[in-house]
Amino acid sequence: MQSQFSFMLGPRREEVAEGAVVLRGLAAATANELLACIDAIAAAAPFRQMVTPGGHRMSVAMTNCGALGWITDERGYRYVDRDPLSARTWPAMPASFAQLATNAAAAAGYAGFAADACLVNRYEPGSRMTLHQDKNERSAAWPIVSVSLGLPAVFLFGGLERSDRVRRVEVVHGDVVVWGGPSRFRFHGVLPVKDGVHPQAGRHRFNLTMRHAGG
Ligand code: MD3
Ligand code: FE
Repeated sequence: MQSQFSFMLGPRREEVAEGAVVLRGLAAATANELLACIDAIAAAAPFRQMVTPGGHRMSVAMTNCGALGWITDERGYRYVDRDPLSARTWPAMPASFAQLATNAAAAAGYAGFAADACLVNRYEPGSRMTLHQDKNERSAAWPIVSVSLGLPAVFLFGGLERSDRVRRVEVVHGDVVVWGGPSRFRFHGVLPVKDGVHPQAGRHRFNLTMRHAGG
């Protein structure tokens, strides 16, 4: 039986599909540093609930760091180099984020990954993300590195068509997932976050998605 004290184990590698690798606990040792960076990013570029082109307000609050940031509004989904709330560039990507992204990608078989964008998602109990594909990045050659912090969640992990059957992958504080190669355009989402209190993150789940979005 698996110990409940998963943070005491070293990182474990689980290949959930070709090109999709779960690195259990890879971010556990640096999680407090990552959370402090999220606070600093949010002080400069506040979390906000964006509106989809279809007019729906997202239940997840978002901000960004790095050279490019992902936004959605009535005009569509895209990457921009400035925060539309302030007209200033996004906060710089912290070295701890960039290093974790490069290390995780290398561990999953993608050497030389350099993230230029990090979307920071903040969930509260009940927040969810419906099934979608990430297709706004300029090149599909690079993977996406996802880091989970705070309350646990269940990823929905589908196929290349929306109607394909979905698998569920539970992710907890410190887990990192790398999605690339033949899994890069899989449909995915997040089930509504269950209520709870995390010792470091309170009633929140945070997800960092590190991406290579530009040229
Ligand atoms: C599967 N975020 O911001 S990353 C997103 O937990 C997003 O906030 C989720 O999806 C979150 O776009 C989960 C999980 C993920 C990311 C990229 C993928 C799963 C993926 C690309 C291909 C397949
Ligand atoms: Fe996504």
